[in-house]
Amino acid sequence: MPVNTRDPYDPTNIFARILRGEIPCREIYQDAHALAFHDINPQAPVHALVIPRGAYVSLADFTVHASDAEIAGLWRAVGITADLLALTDPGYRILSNIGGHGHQEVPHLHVHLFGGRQLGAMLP
Ligand code: IU
Repeated sequence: MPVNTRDPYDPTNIFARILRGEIPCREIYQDAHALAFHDINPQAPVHALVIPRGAYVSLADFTVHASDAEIAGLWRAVGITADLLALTDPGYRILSNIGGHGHQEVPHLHVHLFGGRQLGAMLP
């Protein structure tokens, strides 16, 4: 499978609309590279999403096609968001669903942060 073919990006997806300010979100943090907000349907006491500003469908797309600055910016924003939510100590979980088998529902890359309680074992 080629890894250098861009996934088609749908600019009408919900997170693209949030990035454009067309739909509100419960913002936690933003900078030049990323936006962090609370998930609308939390699966843990704290459930945040961090998304890049760039038009990337998934982490698979992002890691191949994003610039080093975009990649660094996204992961820095994940760390900052975790700190802002007081997750870093005692700890939390990150997860990013990719494609159909990964059960990705929104086709704009997003990193989930789960925390606020003792999480269980990581099982599929
Ligand atoms: P997934 O990894 O694509 O399956 O996760 C999508 C997440 O986006 C999921 O946790 C939804 O609750 C969340 N979400 C949201 O926060 N705001 C929205 O308007 C929509 C989905 I649609």
